[in-house]
Amino acid sequence: MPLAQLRVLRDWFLRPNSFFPETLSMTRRISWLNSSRLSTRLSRGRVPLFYVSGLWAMTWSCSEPATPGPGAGSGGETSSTGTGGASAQSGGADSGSGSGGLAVVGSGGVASGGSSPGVGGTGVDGTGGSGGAAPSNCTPQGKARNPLVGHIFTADPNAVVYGDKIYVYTSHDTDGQTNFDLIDYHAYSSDDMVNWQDHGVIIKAQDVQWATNLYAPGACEKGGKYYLYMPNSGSGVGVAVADDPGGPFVDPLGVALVTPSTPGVSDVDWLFDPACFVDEDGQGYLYFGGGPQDSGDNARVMRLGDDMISLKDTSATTIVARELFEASFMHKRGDTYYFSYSSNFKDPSHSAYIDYLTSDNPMTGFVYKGSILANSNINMGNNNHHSIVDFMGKSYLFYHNRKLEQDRGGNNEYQRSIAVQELTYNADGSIAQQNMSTDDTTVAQIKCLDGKAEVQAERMAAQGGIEVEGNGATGVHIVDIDDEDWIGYSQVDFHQGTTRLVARVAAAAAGGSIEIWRDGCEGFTEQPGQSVGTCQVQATGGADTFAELSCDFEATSGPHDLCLKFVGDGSFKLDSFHLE
Ligand SMILES: [Ca+2]
Ligand SMILES: [Ca+2]
Repeated sequence: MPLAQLRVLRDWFLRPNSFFPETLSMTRRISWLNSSRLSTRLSRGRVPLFYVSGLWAMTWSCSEPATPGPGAGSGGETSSTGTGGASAQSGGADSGSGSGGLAVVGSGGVASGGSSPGVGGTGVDGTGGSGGAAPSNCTPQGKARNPLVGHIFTADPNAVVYGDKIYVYTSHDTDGQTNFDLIDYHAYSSDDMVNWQDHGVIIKAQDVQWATNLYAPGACEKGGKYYLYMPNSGSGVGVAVADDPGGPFVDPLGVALVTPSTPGVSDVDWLFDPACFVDEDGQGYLYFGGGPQDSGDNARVMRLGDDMISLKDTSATTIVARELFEASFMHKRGDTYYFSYSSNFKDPSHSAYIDYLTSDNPMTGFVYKGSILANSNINMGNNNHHSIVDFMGKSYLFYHNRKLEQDRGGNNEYQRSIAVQELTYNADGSIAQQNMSTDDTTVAQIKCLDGKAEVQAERMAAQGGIEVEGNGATGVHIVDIDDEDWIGYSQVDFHQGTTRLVARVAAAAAGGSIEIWRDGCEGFTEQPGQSVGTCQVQATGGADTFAELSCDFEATSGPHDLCLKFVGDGSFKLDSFHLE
């Protein structure tokens, strides 16, 4: 069955109000679809959907959201100037031999996972489909980088599992800021814990009427919609919604959901740091609040309305959490609710530790249990904010430190960077306290990055010198590419003897090249690997007109760290690539 049809079937099953009750979470829909219960039901005779569910993992992993191409307006406009279009045509025609085959791609973009439509013809035979690759038994050896994101400063990671990926929503510390001037949110996703897709800016404070500074966000899914709860500094909490977990998110209300006039919150010092939690019965909860030491009990919880953008409770319920400063978070394990938070700085030996309480009720009856994460010099002993999530049989703790700033030789406390470590439970359900890792790498890679499927160029393990632009609506691209910049991908599966890199680039003029470094490069791996091929960048018809560039490299099989290393003074953007 063609992948496109499988995706249509999958989307039909996952859409709200179709096959499932609206209250069933996406994760449960997927696990249910994969369950033997489904196979049993289907074997009685309706549709052979067990076939679909059996192929589930494959289609899902091959169906990263298609990156829309550049807007038709911008692409056409550039071409109509004449110079851009002309150079694209000559570039394509002249580059059939050697390393720089080029095919101009239409404004609709290339659907990920499918074979290239071969528009333009040169360099692409139209049969090198990436979606139909046979399953590989690739075993990765990689580890997540610390910090997890290195091209911008990120903080307050809220990790949540949607489908077969972890999404991490973060605050953003702008370069060089000397206060918490947080103006937008970013999101990252991964199915292997090491290569993280950058989804760009998912919402900006300037698009939220009631907010000027977006502090730590909280993310939840319900009924196939994705919600992001967001505070305006410490003065209120609102919500944004998206159809895709990678955004972009929009504010559906135009006002905050929780304000100082909300009953039960008037004595909360800081109305911020929302965490949301959707229980197994579909009921959503919103946790928030913080304040300095000796300022009373500041944590609150309220039940959310069924639409997730209203409040069901008429008054907030107080959670008594000793020395709570900020960073409420809720997760459930078995029948136990874990409310965790950052403590304040009253006890110098316990400053900004992540502590937790447990209860058999999500709103009341909490008992203090101890600490999950100590503070450390790698965080300059400063504030922290965390989240806890289970993924592929392991539990993970996300938090932030100041390692990126320190690695760069700085000591600005307003430049934070997110990190992840494995979290372990004791037999009695208590959490083993741990220290912040000072290592450059932390958790193990779960699976290889499939090089034959279209890989978004910004789905990376590390980088040197590049930046990322765009969002889920415009497409996300690598920009600010200079001589000697690089992007590192951990444990890419080259399958059996792949020999060609096909990359989507946009360049107003020819110039610069992309070197393919097998087994890593300086800055990415302890020992640099070797350059096995080079793509010369050709003009594509405009600085935002993406086209496929292909070039040959030394035949390679199995898992390898991969660097794309940029050489020369060319000016271009990179969207995605795959191996053939
Ligand atoms: Ca650069
Ligand atoms: Ca991209």
